[in-house]
Amino acid sequence: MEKTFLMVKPDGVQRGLVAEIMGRFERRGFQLVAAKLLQVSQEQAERHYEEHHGKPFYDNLIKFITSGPVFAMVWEGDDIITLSRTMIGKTNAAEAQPGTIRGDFAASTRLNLIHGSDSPESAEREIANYFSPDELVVYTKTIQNWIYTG
Ligand code: IDP
Repeated sequence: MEKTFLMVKPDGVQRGLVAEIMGRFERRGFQLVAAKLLQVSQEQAERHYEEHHGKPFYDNLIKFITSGPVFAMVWEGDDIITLSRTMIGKTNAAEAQPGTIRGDFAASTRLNLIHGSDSPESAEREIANYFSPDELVVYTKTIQNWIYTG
């Protein structure tokens, strides 16, 4: 099973959209592995958005992601990275389709409610940036047989 790191950003927490967003992944059939509300530190933010360092939107992005609590999660499922990115929607607000999280709730390219890993390598790095290994819970849900096989 593939793992991904998903994070409701400060705008999503302030707007009361944590349960709505979590619910979408839960209803899709993915399995929750870890979750917590936390304040992103300056160091965590810089590690998280390392690839964007030097871009015109970088400083505002760091300010935004450290501006209030976020809800950090680890989820797992078959091909979850691709599937969850589709559920999240495009980065550019004008391109985010209705039916996606951003297309249904976000009207800004920066304040776009949710982060989702874009590759297995990013997922591993991002999970380690917010969770210690003992926070990831291993368990079996028998309903998985009704989601992936049959
Ligand atoms: P993603 O979150 O859809 O993977 P990335 O390109 O990795 O998008 O960008 C990281 C975050 O930086 C975005 O989610 C958004 O909050 C912010 N961002 C990206 N591009 C812009 C921009 O052109 N203006 C303002 N903020 C941006």
